[in-house]
Amino acid sequence: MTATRRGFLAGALAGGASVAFACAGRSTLAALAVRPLGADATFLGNLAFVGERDRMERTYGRGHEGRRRLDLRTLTEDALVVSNERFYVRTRYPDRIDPRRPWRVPITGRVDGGAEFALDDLERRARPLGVHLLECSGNGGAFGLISAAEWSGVPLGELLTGVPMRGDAARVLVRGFDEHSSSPPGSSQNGASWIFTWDELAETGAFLATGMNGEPLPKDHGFPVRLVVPGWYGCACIKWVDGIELVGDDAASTRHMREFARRTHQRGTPRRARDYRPAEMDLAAMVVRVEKWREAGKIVHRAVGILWGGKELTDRLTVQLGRRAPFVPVESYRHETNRTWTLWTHTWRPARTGDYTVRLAVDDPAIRTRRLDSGFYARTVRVDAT
Ligand SMILES: Nc1nc2c(c(=O)[nH]1)N[C@H]1C(S)=C(S)[C@@H](COP(=O)(O)O)O[C@H]1N2
Ligand SMILES: [Mo]
Repeated sequence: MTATRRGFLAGALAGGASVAFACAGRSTLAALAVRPLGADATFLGNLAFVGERDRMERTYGRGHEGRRRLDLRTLTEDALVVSNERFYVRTRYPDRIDPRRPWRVPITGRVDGGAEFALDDLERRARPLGVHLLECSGNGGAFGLISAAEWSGVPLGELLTGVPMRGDAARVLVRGFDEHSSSPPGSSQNGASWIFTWDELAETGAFLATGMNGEPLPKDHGFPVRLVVPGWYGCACIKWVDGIELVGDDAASTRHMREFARRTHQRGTPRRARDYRPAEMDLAAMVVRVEKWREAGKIVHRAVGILWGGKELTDRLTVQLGRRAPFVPVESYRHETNRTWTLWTHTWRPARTGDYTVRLAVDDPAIRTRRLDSGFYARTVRVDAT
């Protein structure tokens, strides 16, 4: 039997099972999520990814170049919240922050009189706001610039009610400290900032976070206060927030928005903030490891992956195991949230050793999947035994 036919049969069986369980309701589906292998199966190791050479699980580099990548192979269904120590880092704590100066978040622009968020007031009002996933729009290589944590803070829309704003305050610019001695002089005078409409703040539930996984924000993640925009790429999640500016409808896009225009799927590099589309993560999925097992004297592979982003839930995730194979329904997963990632698994019996590129797709034309369509999250594994 060819890899293709086996894959198709496995998929067809899983598809049939999920239809039956869908009728029986959600509680029954719980038993299906991430199907374990038989008790007699022996784990032989994970397959190697081909052409990926990222440094993982180590913080390195300075300033804007500072990075830490999560080793996605370590994800398990009962550990989908990433500790503060391991959460990915893109840009490290700016060494030009003066820790002796009290942190201030003035509200400027189209407001009457002076307004300001006091940090202690923010901390008093902060409450748990759930688990949210962040992904860098420049996530590539071994894709380790993605993590999920439990955040606490206060919704920005809520904080801004009561601020005496003027009638022409059409948009909200959130600015973060961004001066590093390692950056070229003059490269970051305006800080990292993103401009939002009032609707975008309300619809996403964007919040100023002061806590992460039950602790104060770590320095590298924006201490003492950062923005989290659920469902948007990390570049909009400004760290070290040190100013809010209410701007007019014709406000220019910021340097930071222009830098990330392509990676957030804009048309060109718009000069005006109002010509930016929301920097949303579409529904996306990728393989994070392929396990090799021996079961009843035979080699069995099990692909494990994540599904995240988007605004819709799906039961139509499909996987392609090798460029010539058809996309078949992913065997086992339970998609219940877009706020954080969901693990999926799929058993696989490749007929031959060799390199296989794993791609995913959502078999539903109503769901936008720009990065899946472009092959952004395709990864190649080396099968060394069958
Ligand atoms: N002030 C400031 N905020 C910033 C950045 C930055 O360079 N400066 N980088 C952004 C980008 S591109 C990402 S992906 C996220 C990363 O957040 P993390 O390091 O906490 O994972 O922070 C965002 N906030
Ligand atoms: Mo990013």
